Amino acid sequence: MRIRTILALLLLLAIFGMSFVAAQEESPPLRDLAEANDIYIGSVAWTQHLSNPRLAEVLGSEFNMFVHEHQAKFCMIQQQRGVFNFTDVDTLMDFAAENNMVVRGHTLIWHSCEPAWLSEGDFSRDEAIEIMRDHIYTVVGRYKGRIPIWDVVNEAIDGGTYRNTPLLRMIGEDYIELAFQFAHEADPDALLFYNDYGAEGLNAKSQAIYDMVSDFVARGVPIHGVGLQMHLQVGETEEGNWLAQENLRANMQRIADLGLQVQVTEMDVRHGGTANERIYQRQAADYRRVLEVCLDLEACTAFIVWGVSDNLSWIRGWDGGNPQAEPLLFNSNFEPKLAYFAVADLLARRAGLEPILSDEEVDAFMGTGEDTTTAALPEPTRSNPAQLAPDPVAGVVYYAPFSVSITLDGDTSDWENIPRVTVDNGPALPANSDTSFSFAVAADETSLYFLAEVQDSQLVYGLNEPVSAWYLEDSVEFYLNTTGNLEATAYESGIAQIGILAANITGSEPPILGGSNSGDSHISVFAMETETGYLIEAAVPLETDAWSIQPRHRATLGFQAHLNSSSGEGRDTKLIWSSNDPDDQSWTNPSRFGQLVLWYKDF
Ligand code: 9MR
Repeated sequence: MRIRTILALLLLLAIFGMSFVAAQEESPPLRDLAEANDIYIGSVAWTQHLSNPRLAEVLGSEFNMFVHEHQAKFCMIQQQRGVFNFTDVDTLMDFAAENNMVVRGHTLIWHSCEPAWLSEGDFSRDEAIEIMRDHIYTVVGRYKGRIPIWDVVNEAIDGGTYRNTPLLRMIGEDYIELAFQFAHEADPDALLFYNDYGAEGLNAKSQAIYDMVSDFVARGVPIHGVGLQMHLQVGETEEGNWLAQENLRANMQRIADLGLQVQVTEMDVRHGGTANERIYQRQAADYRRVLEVCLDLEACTAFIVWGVSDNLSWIRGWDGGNPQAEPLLFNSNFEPKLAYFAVADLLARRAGLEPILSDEEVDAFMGTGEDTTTAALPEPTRSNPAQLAPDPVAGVVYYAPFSVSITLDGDTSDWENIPRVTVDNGPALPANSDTSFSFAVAADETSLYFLAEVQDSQLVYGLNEPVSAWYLEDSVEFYLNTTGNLEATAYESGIAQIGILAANITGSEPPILGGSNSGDSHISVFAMETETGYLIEAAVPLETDAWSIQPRHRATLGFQAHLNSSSGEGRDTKLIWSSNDPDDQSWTNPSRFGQLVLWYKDF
C-alpha cells in the first residue's frame, strides 16, 4: 500500500470516527518478512500491557521474538533472598508460546535492577558469588530449552572502564565472566549475550566492550554475542554522525570477526518536543539504516524494538526523556507509522519480495533532505601518520581527537600530534604583520580542551570593561554550537561565544570572559605570557546545564575561532578561522561557524 493511500485512509477514518483498520493488512506482517531474511524481529512488553487486546494482537502477529521488558530482572524475580517469584515471567512466557515467538531473556545481572538486600548488603566475595550463582542457576535452569538466548550481563561498562556496581565491589571485575560461566552451566545450549547502550559505533565504551569480549573469546569464557541496545536520538545515523552506517558497520563487523553474533536489542528513536512530519521521516530513515547494516551482516541475527506502541515507551517516563516522544514503529492507537513501512519495505526488498513502498516514497524520507546540517566534506586524510586525527580542512572543519587528556599548565607537550591550525587572515589585519595565532582542540570523556598560541609583539589587556568592551583588547574567541542545528542563525541555549581575554594572564579566578552565553560554558582557563606573545589553554565540560556533548566518533559541533588584538587604542586586528565568516558575523549569527568533528584517535 502506498503512503498517500494510507494517509488518505487515516484521514477518512478520522473524519468518520471509525476505528482504524490496520493499514499493514495489505503487506505481510513484519515477522514473515523477517523470517524471509532469516532474522528475528522482536519487541517487548510487561504483563499489564497484554490486557490491551490491540497490543496483544499487534505484538503476537507482527513480531517473532519476545523480550520481557522488565519482569525477568533480578529485582523483580528475587525480591527477597531465596524467594523466587516467576508468576509474571510465566505469564509472558505463555503469551510468547501461544504466539510462536522465540524468547530472549532479559536480563540476569544489571546494576539498575538488583534487589536492595543484595546491592545494599554487606557480602564477602564468596557469598556474593554464591548469590549470583544461585540466581542464575535458578532462573536459567527453570527456563532451560524455553529461553534460548539470555542477556547475561547488562550495562557493566561505563565510559571506557568497568562500571562501579555493587557486584564489582563485592566480587571484583571477574563477576562478569563468572555470570557467563554460571549461565552456561545452567543451560549449555543457551546463547549468552553481553548487552549495553551508547556503544553502537566507535567510542571509548565500544572499545572497552570489544576488548572485554575479545578477551573472553580468547580465554574460552562462554559468550556468544553482543547486544547493541540502539536507543537513538533522531538523526543519529545521518551522514557524518557517530552512528552513520560506516561507523555502526565497523563496530558490528569487528564483533562478528571474533565469531560472535550481534543483535540490535532495544531500538527506539526519540526526539525533542512534539513529533512532526520531518521527525517521522528522519526517524524512519534511522530505523532503516540500522536495519540495513544488520541485514548486510550475517552475524546480526535479531532486530528488536523496545516497545510496541509510542504510548508504552519507557522514554515517556524517563527523566531525560520526553513525555510526548513517539519513538516506536506503531503510534498510540497501534497504527503503523512511516518507520514501520520503512522497516517492512526494506525487509521485503531484501528478501526479493514485492516492495511495500515505491522508490519515490523511500527517497522522500531517506534523501539527505534540505535540513541536514553537514555539507559534503572531502574524505578525511592524515598527512602525518602520528597525528591523532585527520588534517583539518582549512576554514571548514577541524577534527579533534579523543580521548586525549590535557593539563592546563602552559606546558604544550601534551598537545603533540594534535592537529594545529594557524590563522593569519581576517577582516582586519595587523599593520606590521606581527600578529597571528595557532589553535588546537581535543577531548576526553569529560571535557573539550582548547589551545591558542598567539604571536603578538605588544600585549594590550586590562584596559576595557570586560562585559561590554572586552573584544577591543587582546583576546581569543572560541565558539561552540552544541545544538545539532548548525544552520541556527541566532544565539540560543547550547550556543556560546567564549571570549577569553589575555587579561587572564593575571590568573584571575573566575576567568575573565566575554561573549554571548560564555558563562554557560563553565570554562577553566590557564593563560601566560610567552616570549612571542601569549598562550591560552582552556577546558569546557562536556556536560553542563546548557549542553551535553557526546564524546563519540564523528560527533559534530558548530565551531569557530577568532583573535582580537589591539596595539593601544581599540581593536586593530581581527583574525577569523571559518571561511564562512569573512565579515565577522559569528558573534550574532552561528550559521557562520565551521565544524568541529570529534575523532576517535584509534580509528
Ligand atoms: O523499559 C524498561 C522499563 O519499563 C523499566 O522500568 C526500566 C527499569 O529500569 O527498564 C527499562 O528497560 C531498560 C532495559 O532493561 C535496559 N536498557 C535500558 C532500558 C530502558 O531504560
